[in-house]
Amino acid sequence: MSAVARPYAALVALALLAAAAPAVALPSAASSSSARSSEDGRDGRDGRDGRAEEARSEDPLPVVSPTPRRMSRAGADVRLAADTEIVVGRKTDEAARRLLTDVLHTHGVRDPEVRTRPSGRAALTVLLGEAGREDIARALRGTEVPDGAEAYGLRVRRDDGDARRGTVALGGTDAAGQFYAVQTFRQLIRGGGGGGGDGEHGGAHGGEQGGERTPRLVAGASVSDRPAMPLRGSIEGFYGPPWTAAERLDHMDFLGDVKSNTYVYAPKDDPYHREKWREPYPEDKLAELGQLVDRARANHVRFTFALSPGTSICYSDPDDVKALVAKLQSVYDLGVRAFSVPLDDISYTKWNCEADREAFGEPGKGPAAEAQVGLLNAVQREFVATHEGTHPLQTVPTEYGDLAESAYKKVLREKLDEGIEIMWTGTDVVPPEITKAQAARASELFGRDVFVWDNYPVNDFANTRGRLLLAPYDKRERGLSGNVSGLVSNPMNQAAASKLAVFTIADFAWNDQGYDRDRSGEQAASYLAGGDARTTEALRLFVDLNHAAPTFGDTPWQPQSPVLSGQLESFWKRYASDPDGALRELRPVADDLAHAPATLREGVADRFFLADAGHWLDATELWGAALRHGLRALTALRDGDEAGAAKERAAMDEAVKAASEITVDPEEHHQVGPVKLGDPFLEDFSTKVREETDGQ
Ligand code: LTM
Repeated sequence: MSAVARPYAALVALALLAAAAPAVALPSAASSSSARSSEDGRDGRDGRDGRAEEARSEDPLPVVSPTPRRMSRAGADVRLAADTEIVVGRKTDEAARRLLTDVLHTHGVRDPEVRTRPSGRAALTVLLGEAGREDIARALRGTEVPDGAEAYGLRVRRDDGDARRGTVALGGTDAAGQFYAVQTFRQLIRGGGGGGGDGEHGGAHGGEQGGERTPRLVAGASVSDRPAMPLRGSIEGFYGPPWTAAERLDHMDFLGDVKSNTYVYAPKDDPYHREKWREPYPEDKLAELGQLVDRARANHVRFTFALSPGTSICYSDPDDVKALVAKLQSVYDLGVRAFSVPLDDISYTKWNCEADREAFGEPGKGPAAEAQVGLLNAVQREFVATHEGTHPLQTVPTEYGDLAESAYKKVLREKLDEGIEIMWTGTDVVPPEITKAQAARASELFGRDVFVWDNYPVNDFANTRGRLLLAPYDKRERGLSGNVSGLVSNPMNQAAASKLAVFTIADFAWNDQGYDRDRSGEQAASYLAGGDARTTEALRLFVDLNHAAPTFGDTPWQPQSPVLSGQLESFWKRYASDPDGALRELRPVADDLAHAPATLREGVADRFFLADAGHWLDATELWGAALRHGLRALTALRDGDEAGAAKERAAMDEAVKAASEITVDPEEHHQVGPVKLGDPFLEDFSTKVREETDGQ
């Protein structure tokens, strides 16, 4: 896959969601003459009646994710014409330009001309570059470009009210801002569905539907946007099988799509990251890392290389410091410009060498912190500060998941170079919530705004055995961005299955004030479903079955199967007084469950996702069958058909047994065990059916 070859069927998804505009709708030039001119529907460029295809100025805009700060309708939609041209300048970002070309190409603009001045002939002109460029500033006309890094302004308008001609201004405050402007632009394109479908085969005029063309349109939006958190993304920081090279490349594209700018490479079970940290990467692994760094750059993702020496380092040994710096240098040479030295999950009640006892005293919190600060400050001083273009060093302290003052934190607070970023997981390793007050306290304790390492949706700890964690992000307080320097998700062993949750985390990190978990979950499903409503619905059901999110405590911080559990509860309540009605109501639920896996296998283009979810899809199918047989058994009982009831009950038992025998793949999952989903509700249902049939 090329650097910008994305699952475009999925990208089109968000543009097709016709939910209410999520962002704050500002008063705008929505009622301009250009907007009104579209309403009579006579301005279609092919001369046909375009009534159905022209959006009115009050029509809802497509949902854009992450939720922009401000988005409003600026006028009527414009045609995405085959003769679209791109106008660039000296400071146009190359990655943004490539992405734009790719997006246009996907929508049938085969070879958009790239020029430094508009030709005056093109039907659609897309201006891409820095927000201050004269033509862009002019075309943004009243659309504010927020101050700060990674911000952008976007405006779509018809030229002189003519439906056949339009201008799109995409202006960023920096290169990343330009890239994000294009990411928003791609979500504003809609139409082109039908026979020819979206994607590469439809052409700029889209598909044919019963002979009707459905031209692609760019929604007439004005967007002013910037991220809430400076650092956003993921940390591959779990135990268990690391992601494959192909999964990581795919993940970089995904991070770009969701406007995340950070990926920290820290897989605990890459031996060269932790156990064999002193040893250089073999050539082939280095080459893989090099490819990943390039792909990250193409997506404006800061590839951050982490090296975890804590299990064996001798802090006072200059050779160990040299070995660490040499390893960092080896990836700097690949183009890496961000580094982390995590010191989590190590002991401070023992030293790794006698020399450290002599240098720092008996092991303990204070001495451990002194030793670590010495190492980190040396890396900062001798490596980061001396290497051109390098971002601030990051670390994960040994005390990363609490809010207790300690001798350890005091030393870090007072002596750690103030430029070094400190990660923090919350009030526990997997906390039930993260509030502003907690983050503010953590920032006080560490003497700087903390960088949140959120252990969600990671599934490497015992409570997650057999689980995929698919629920949308929740219980992180709006306004958290005011107290932290960033937020990264520690995802699951399954990279692509993690997209559902990470999508929502990216949404929160970009705009925590505007975050809505249900809307975000819906958009995540739609993204993966390529905008297909049926597939999105099947995904929603699958997410519900895999909704449980355990903590390190006893209570899950996300409840299991909130929808299904409610449906089953009402079923049994109603069954007591109105069994026929109850059975009628639950049958379609069972049918949907049984059919969902096939719908997903057919509708989800992301092959990585289907591979990740394979065992859980098999289990879903079997549980769906069990539910159907159970309902049939109850129906037979109602009909006085005891033999039929016994037969259906046996079929249910068989399906339940088969579902319970599916285990996770040890090659893919750290916590090996039977696949779990919809628990305990599905199991409880079958138990009750047994009781009913036994009672006869
Ligand atoms: O959370 C941190 C900082 N470290 C480890 C992670 O590597 C691991 O994935 C999570 C979840 O088990 N717990 C940790 O302690």
